[in-house]
Amino acid sequence: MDLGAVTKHSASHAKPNGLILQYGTAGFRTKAEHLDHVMFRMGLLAVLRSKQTKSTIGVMVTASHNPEEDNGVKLVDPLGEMLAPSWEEHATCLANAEEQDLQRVLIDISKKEAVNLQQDAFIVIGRDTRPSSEKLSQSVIDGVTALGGQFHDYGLLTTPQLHYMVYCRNTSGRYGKATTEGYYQKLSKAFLELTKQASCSGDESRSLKVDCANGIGALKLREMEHYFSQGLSVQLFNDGTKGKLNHLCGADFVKSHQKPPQGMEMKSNERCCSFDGDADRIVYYYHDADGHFHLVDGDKIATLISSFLKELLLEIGESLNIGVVQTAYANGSSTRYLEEVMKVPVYCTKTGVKHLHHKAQEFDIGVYFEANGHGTALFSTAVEMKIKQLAEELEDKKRKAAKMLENIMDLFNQAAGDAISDMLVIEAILALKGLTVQQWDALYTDLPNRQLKVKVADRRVISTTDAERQAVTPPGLQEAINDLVKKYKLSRAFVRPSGTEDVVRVYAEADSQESADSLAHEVSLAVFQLAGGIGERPQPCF
Ligand code: 16G
Ligand code: MG
Repeated sequence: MDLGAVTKHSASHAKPNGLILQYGTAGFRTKAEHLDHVMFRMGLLAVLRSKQTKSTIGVMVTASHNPEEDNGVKLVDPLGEMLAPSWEEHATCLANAEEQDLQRVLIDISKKEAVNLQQDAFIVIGRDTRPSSEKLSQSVIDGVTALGGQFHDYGLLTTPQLHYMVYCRNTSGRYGKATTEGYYQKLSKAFLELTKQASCSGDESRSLKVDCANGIGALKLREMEHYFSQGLSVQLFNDGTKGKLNHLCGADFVKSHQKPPQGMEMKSNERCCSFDGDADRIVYYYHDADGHFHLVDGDKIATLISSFLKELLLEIGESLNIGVVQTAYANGSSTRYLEEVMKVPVYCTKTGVKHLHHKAQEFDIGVYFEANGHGTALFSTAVEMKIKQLAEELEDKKRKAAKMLENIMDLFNQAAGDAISDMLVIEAILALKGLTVQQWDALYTDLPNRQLKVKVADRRVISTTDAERQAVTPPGLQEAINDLVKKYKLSRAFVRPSGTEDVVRVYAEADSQESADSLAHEVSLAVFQLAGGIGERPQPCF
């Protein structure tokens, strides 16, 4: 390790004095102008991780659904997964080291993790469409080369595409070809094979309006469109030619405001969906004949997918275990429907994809979705082989079902939640089952809910347990929430410190929108009083 070279190059990516950043739920995220040194140093860290795992490591430059002025970076582990927790700590240490301590921190990490410094390192890099991303990804490359690593810069990619590339490269091409072309071909082939089986239900139902949040999803969907156009025609909105990234559009906007994005022409009963800024989230929605807006979120996506998978398994006669993984944000109606009607076991984890992904790996088939639309289905390696074998061996109807299962498995991006891949799975299932978006939405009725934010002096005073559903500290807060919840019917509420913003998040649901709004407001007041609220007291805003 040529530490002299690191020090020399680091001088041109100097850390602003006193700036402290944390590797959070999805990597580092802040104003783009504060990130140059972090990018350089994540290039260094990726090289160490690559040497240690003897695998290709990914570095993605994006701030997802956050404002265009922000940016961020996260590392992708060998099987396309999020960076291992012990390395998140190293990332935080390295990002915050003062210039004179940089060498020591690198040596410490190498020793702690028994990194063989003679080993080769290979890094793949992707970035979103933010104006700051190109320069910042160049800083990552400077870091990689300063430590003698080799790299391939994919340039513009969706986050899930970078996960896919990493996964492909570390499984010697077994999963797919590590090119965008390979990604488009793999997904489109599985999609077209699946939809071929759908009884023709007219052109109308095979078209979809997509709000691309003015982000990378637009570019990539446009590139991919002609590969699957026989089975689905997509009409893109907010494609980045005019509007600003994530501004009044995108999956996060639609989910949190529960209204359509700007710039989308919606006719009644038309199926529409929104991606987020790096295309790893998707939510669906429509206007009914009375002009009412209906959101079909991650919970309903998980329900549609797990029901269909269960049906196929029944048809094949295989008793593989399917589990659905959610977070505390999952609508109570969805959990009830899955458990009581679908008879699928449901598990709850902390917020953040890495937690859901980890839990989903415990099942033969693990379907995980956050209510915000981030998720996928994972098939264990043994199950993958079994399904491929059944698709060859079984006869007639059973074989057809096994083949469909195989196609669905190929269509899911098993390295990460992926808006494009999820969209194609959903579209295929709707076509195969002949379901309209209204029929899908009618599987169950969401309980009215409300999310609010509260500003406090230090959000770390709130700690939680039971997958964030119970507050442990500050004293008295959980008791206060319990008392408030008792005042409403079918109600539930919880609070948690955000992992991406300096706020405390409040969630409430109840039997009516008024009750959910009022409960959320009362819980916000309890947080404000008991957890050191700052600024103006929360006002009832509905
Ligand atoms: C990040 C997470 C997302 C989570 C969100 C919660 C990943 C890739 N993304 O965007 O899963 O829902 O943070 O944000 O893990 P919050 O902690 O601010 O509520
Ligand atoms: Mg995202």
